[in-house]
Amino acid sequence: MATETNPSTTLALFCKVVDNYGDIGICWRLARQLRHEHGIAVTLWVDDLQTFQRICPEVDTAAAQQQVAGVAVRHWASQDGAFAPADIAAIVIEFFGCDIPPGYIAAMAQCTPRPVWLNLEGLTAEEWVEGCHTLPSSHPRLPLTKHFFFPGFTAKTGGLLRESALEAQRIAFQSDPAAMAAFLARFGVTPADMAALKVSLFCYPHAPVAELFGAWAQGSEPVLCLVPEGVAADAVRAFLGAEPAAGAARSSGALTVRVLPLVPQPDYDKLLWACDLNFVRGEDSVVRAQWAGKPFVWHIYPQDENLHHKKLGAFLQRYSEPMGEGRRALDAFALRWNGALPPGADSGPDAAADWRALWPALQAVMPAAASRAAEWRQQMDAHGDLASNLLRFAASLKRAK
Ligand code: TRH
Repeated sequence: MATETNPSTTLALFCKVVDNYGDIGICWRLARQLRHEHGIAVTLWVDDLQTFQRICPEVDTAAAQQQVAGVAVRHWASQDGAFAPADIAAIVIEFFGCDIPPGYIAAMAQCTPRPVWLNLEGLTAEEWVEGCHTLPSSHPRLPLTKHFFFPGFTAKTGGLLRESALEAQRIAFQSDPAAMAAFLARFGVTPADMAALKVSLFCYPHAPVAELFGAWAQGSEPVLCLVPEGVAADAVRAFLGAEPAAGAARSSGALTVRVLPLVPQPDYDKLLWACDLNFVRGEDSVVRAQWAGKPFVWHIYPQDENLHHKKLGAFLQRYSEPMGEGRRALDAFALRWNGALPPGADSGPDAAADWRALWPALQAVMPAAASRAAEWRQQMDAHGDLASNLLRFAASLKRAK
């Protein structure tokens, strides 16, 4: 693994935090990996240091410039500012079409050779991505070409973010029950709790959490639900009968809910590895759940006109189709979790009753879901990792200049 910075390779990554943690979560993960595994001098430009600090406590929210884990972090406070060619990185990445400062783009056009300019796009399993991955787009006025780079689930996309040591770390952690128990004990999990089905819960506020809590509480198997502070706050508050602050817990029937603090990214992986079933959301935690190789349920980021239902359908088509009969229960659960109906199904008049049926159906296919999760992880692994794929593509563009 490279640890020294190679000053001849510089990279600037621009991240606008639109909402939530996913944008900075993905960019921070990518920045660290480029620095630590590829020795690249990375500058991460980010507009929202507060959100960044929630998942990376070392971040100083008052600093215009700082070094964090070997990455130069710059507060991207405005679109103004003049830049010289010497300020421009050899590889410039804008995350998700964020508009990088016009002064920076103007200086890019003055560089010789001109930098490689990539737009790192959002994650979707839809087929059109393969046709758009690596497409060029010429700047309307300046002699610059930007290329689109799409993460994805097939060999014809950029793949998924995965650190090279991740798999070894996961195996070491999961083969050490004492380490797992000690990790969970930090959040108040007791030895008695450990016998329950351990579930992590990360979702958007509109997920039907209250209904699922009801099904879990009345279910046949003890469930321990670990939920980060601020997630599903209304349903968690109602279940606890108290403010859902980190450390709060309550049991009712077969269900125990424990509220966790929001943990740094490496600990979030450990949480996924330690649980038997993970509810994840957005674009980054869903990928981490896939590397965890455990059954998971995805709460997809909502979009206008229910576009996200199409994206979820495209993912389920790839993911659960090989599960045969087990697919029905997994898909029905995932679709209903996202407010969509499985094909041919009617919404029952009583949502709570629906969840009391959906949950045992999912429970019954958990062994099949677990083996599918392990198989999928290997399938995704075969596509390489996004950071290496991106650098390979950048090198090919450099050679072509
Ligand atoms: O926060 P998100 O909802 O982010 C979303 C998506 O990325 C979506 O596609 C994007 O368009 C939207 O924001 C604006 O969910 P996501 O992507 O899972 O990101 C959460 C990040 O927070 C991820 O990097 C994991 C991290 N995390 C921690 O580090 N600690 C924690 O305790 C938790 C719960 C999450």
